Amino acid sequence: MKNKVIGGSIVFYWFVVACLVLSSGCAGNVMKTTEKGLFHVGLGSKGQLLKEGRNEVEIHITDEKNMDVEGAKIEITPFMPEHGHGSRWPPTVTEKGKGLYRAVIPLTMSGHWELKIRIHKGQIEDGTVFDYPNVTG
Ligand SMILES: [Cu+2]
Repeated sequence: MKNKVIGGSIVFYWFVVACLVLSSGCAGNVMKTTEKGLFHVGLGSKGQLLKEGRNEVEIHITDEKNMDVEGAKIEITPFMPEHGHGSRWPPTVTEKGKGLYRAVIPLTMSGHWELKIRIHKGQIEDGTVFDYPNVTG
């Protein structure tokens, strides 16, 4: 039971550890609490997070009690605030279980990107914005 609950966390923290060990330019892992405090959102990637082009990002969602959130609908909206546009192709999100979701996020330019993330779980909705001031290719 306990292992089941923390399973997703183990997978996610693998990215953090790998990132530290490999020390390959790791802006690679971040975690934020959503605006209403209902969820914690962790982002991880094997390489640079984020870069121009195709990004594969692991998203780990937990609730206020740090329990994995399954069955959530996650909306990701990349946005360039200085240019007033998003990405040409919408991101896709696939649920992997144990609070883990895998997103493919295409970014069509270098520069300042915001990643807006909205999480819907049942009647609950909350979100946050991750800021990437200097996305490079
Ligand atoms: Cu732009």
